[in-house]
Amino acid sequence: NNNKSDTRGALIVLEGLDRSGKTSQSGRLVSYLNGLGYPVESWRFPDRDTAVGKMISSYLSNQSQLDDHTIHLLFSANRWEKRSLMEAKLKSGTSLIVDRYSYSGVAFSSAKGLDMEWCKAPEVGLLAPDLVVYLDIPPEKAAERGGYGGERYEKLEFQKNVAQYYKKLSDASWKIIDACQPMEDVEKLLKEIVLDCVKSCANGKPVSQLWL
Ligand code: 2DT
Repeated sequence: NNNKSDTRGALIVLEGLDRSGKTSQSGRLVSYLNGLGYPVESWRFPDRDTAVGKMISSYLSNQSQLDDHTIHLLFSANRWEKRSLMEAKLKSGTSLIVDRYSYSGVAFSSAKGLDMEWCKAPEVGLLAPDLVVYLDIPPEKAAERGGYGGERYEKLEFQKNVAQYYKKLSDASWKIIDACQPMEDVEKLLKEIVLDCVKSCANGKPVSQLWL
């Protein structure tokens, strides 16, 4: 179906532990797709620019303390406040490369001991990604990469726990890329997978909702 009115952007999510390369790779993907003439934007969660995002940012940098459930719901609210803009972008034909999404939300909070189903509940009804790519790196390897910053979750023991919850969340639709490979190799694989996805969405694949 090549009807122009069916053309929409793709919602592509990059997930992975801290230092797995998500941020560098999302920048490269955006330049690549732009170069091919596809409208595309780079997004990330948490979006620290909103009012909710500022509370999250203060929590992550240890400037404030919040109950685990409270911060979980703030992360979710931060996605809800961007939902309508996200939908509008996709409908207008702009693809979004999103650095972290609901999977980070569930994996990080579950790793603290919250019930996984409870963690998923507030995500229900958010837009479902057309593609989830997981940049797979052993926590020990990630920790060796130039060290973590000083934020709350950037500790090896905690990251090991998070990795286990990512595994529980993943399903057959996820594309898993070995993120220990040289950056250029990861980039090449990502470009292929992402371009396929952008093309298939432009052909009129409907947008669906979480939780799948
Ligand atoms: P970065 O900004 O460096 O990616 O770190 N997180 C993120 C959660 O706990 N829940 C969420 O819903 C999201 C999106 C992962 C942000 C930190 O916040 C964690 C690392």
